[in-house]
Amino acid sequence: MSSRRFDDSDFVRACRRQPHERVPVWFMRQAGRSLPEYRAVRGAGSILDAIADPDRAAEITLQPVRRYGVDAAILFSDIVVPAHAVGFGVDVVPGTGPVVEHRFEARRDLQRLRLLDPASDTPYVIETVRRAVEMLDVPLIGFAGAPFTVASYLVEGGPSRHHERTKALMVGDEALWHDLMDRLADLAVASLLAQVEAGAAAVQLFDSWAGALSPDQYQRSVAPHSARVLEAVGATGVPRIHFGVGTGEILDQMGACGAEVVGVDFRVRLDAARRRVGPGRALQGNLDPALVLAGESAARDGARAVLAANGDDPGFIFNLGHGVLPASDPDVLARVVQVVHDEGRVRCE
Ligand code: 1CP
Repeated sequence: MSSRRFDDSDFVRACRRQPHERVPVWFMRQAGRSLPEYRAVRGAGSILDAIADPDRAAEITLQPVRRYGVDAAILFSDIVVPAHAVGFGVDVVPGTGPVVEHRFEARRDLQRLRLLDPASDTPYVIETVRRAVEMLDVPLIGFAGAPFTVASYLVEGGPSRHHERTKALMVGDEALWHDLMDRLADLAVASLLAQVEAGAAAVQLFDSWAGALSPDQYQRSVAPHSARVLEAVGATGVPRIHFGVGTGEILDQMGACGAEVVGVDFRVRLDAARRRVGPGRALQGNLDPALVLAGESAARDGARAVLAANGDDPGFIFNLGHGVLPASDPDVLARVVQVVHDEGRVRCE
């Protein structure tokens, strides 16, 4: 299935800042615990089991498109799947997130991060993409974790608030840090290229925790590796989205990493974000996911404020500023989609 089949969709055209009909909208974590139909098919145990089952994973990928009428689907998978598949020893624990058996501590641990061969290591991801794309009438977004955010799980051993071990390695042993980032960049590239080959029409690089870094740390220790991933995928021609949380002070640097689209969280207004990212890039964001919990009227007002901050710039994809919270009411999210489609404006150039 060609990854170019959706080149005329509102979503892909907005990524490329081309004129289109309606403001496209999708939600990070749109598949997941907020949907009863997800809870019905997800099954018990590790999410990695559901991800390794293309029947279930393709069904979960489609669920939010059916329910919300969003303009894009996102592959049901997780950012630690490639590291898990090459045998690093990482699981995803319900209610917690990624947890590793033995933390990445020393040079010898690089051996646990061999190159990924998607066809033999993650055939189920390729199969899920193929099946989902066949059934979808909107573009499928493939994704990978950016090297820094994946490193933070491997080095900390699990979710972390301050990323202190990760920063200690980054600063204390620069040579090892860059070798680790190189390996993780290789995993991301291999995984993303396989997803595009199987039919993904766009990709998102999740650097969720990049906002924990100072601009200098980001520039020296992280940006070159994310830029390498984005550049390698650029050769496919599909649009690339680059997202992180709390990244207001590094939006210009993220823009310079090369993606067509920069994801913005709710801490920065879109008009300010646009100035920081600079010309030539589209933006994605940025309704505070907590407003969805505040009910329909608060969520609608919030969505209208986001639309107003964008004006009618064609380089815009509506999303939340981070993922859908598990307690969200699906009906409220459906109303947000409606407001965006009915009231969003796109300038014809
Ligand atoms: O069923 C479950 O166990 C629910 C929780 C869950 C889900 C639905 C996890 C555990 N992963 C996923 C799927 C997932 N993960 C998707 C596809 C679904 C969709 O978006 O619709 C995606 C894109 C991810 C990406 C992901 N995993 C990120 C980046 C996005 C983000 O939210 O910042 C991160 C940081 C992870 C790690 C992870 N996996 C799961 C959890 C709870 C976490 C976060 C842990 C933490 O807070 O550090």
